[in-house]
Amino acid sequence: MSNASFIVVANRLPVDSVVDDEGNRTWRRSPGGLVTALEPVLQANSGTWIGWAGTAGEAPDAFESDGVTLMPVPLSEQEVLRYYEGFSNASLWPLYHDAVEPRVFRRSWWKSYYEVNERFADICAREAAPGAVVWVQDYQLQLVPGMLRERRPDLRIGFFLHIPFPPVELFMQLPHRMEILKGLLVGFQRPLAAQNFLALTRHLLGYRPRGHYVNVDDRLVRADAFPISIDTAHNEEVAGTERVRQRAKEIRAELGEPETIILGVDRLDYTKGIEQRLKAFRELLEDGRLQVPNAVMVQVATPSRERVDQYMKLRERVERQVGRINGEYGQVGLPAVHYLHQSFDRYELAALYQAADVMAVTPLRDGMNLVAKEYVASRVDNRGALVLSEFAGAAGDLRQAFLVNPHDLTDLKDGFVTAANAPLDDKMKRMRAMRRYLRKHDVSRWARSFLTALGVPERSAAYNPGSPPAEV
Ligand code: GDG
Repeated sequence: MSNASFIVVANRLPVDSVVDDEGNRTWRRSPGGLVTALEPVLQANSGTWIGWAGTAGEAPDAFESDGVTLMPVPLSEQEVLRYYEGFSNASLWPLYHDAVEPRVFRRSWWKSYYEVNERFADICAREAAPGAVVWVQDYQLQLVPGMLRERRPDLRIGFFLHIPFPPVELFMQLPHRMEILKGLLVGFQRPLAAQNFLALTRHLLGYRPRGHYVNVDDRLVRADAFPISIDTAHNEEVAGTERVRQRAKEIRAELGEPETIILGVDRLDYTKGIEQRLKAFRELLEDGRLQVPNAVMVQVATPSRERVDQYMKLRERVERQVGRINGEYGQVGLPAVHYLHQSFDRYELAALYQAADVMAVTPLRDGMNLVAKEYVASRVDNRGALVLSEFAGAAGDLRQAFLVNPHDLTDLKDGFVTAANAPLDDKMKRMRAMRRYLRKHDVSRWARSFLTALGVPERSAAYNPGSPPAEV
């Protein structure tokens, strides 16, 4: 047994392994709120992060990075296919997102999911100090909390699900549903997810939840909402730099100084509603309610899960649709849709946010959606308008956005037009209110509230294990 008193367990490490042509490995810190939120806590406790390094094959040895121990977990090529691309991303992901795409089940995927979860649990059980706090992240590792409790009942275990938790009827489709439910004891993005979970513990396991709590054997388990957020101050800082301001102007000029730039920034994922958004834009051009070159759309679709069948098909459909819109409504040198299947750095993203008059965040279903929050935080000028899906967790926080139902094309189209034509003072009022909210509700507040609920007392900037009132 080792002496790690604070451990984060996540599918991925907070760094990406980069191997050059000569086979030398270097590490690149991956951007993202989770790393920003957890890094100070991990540093203060000399914490450990257990996760996959992103490439198949043997795992490199554990190493230190900025006072945090990073412990890579190996995954074979077959496990990447079955545990990660299969059960995680072709079974669980669609099912948990309201089955907006059909879910696929294969028995060999489940076996691999189980084995990989066991590996994570074994490593964690070996590394954890007596009474350590372990925070497990997301849908890829739902069996880890239960497996860990069997191996190490002394640990204080928290679990956070970053994506939605489905209603009872959908969860019931899942093979091995009992095993998954029993392992999970939990924090969610939204209250409805926590309610779905508690309803299932009653329905499938015969428990009697009361409020946010449920008694399991002799343990009191809490299931509650902890909406995740962003590093607001950092986003504001980047947005306020001269570099970003200049680049935003340049982008507007490169697009031909249109009146209305509609922007989408998403992983290329079917839950994000990109096809519906493009369809709405095409119909608005067809109806003459928007016209090129006064209105253009920029869609950043970051490459994602490129080997999963549904994602390959989605890419084909989206690219065909973009081609069609540009063919019908573009002009020489003036496409209607600027489609970018690429990743950009933080500065370029911030500049795009600042250049956009209308930000389209219209997922069919989304746990939270950090892009919506980043857009708001980046609008240090209080301009711009956010069109936000009611089906994104973020809609519960960003209440002054122009809310739309992306399943209803008419509503989606009206939302874009209303946001584009809203008076400046109305837009500024909304933006100010949302920015105020995000300054207060940032990612460190999210981490703090989860860890406090887990019974980790806050001492100055650091958290140290105390005695637990409940599991989360
Ligand atoms: C899951 C849940 C939940 C995107 N393109 C680029 C880039 N990004 C960054 C964004 C944002 C992040 O990726 C995407 O986060 P989202 O929250 O929007 O979506 P998911 O990836 O689906 O995340 C979601 C989240 O977990 C956290 O709990 O909110 O609901 O599905 O930060 O800015 N970053 C860079 N270049 C890009 O091209 N650097």
